[in-house]
Amino acid sequence: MVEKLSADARRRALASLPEWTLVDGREAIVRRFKFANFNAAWGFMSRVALQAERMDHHPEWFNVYSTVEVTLSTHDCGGLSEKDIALAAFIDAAAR
Ligand code: H2B
Repeated sequence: MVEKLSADARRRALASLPEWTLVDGREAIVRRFKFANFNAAWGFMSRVALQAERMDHHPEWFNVYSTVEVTLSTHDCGGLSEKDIALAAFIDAAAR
């Protein structure tokens, strides 16, 4: 079972992910990505999808042409866990 991060661990983790913001009214983080075109956005989504399967941890996301909005939260614990932090770090690298 995945555990929720403590308030302190969450604060420290989010400090390492400056591009992500907390979602209003929900324990989740969100980041919006803008790519050159749909091909680049879909390539990014493919890399993230493969990693999500490896981690058994999946994003909530919304794609319109070259933008992708990614929301991360751990449904199994109803909040943010280490898995969200690890996937967010992977996603940041996959977008570069
Ligand atoms: N992804 C996310 N974001 N949160 C979860 O709690 C979660 C998941 N749980 N992917 C996994 C799958 C779980 O439902 C399966 C059965 O392992």
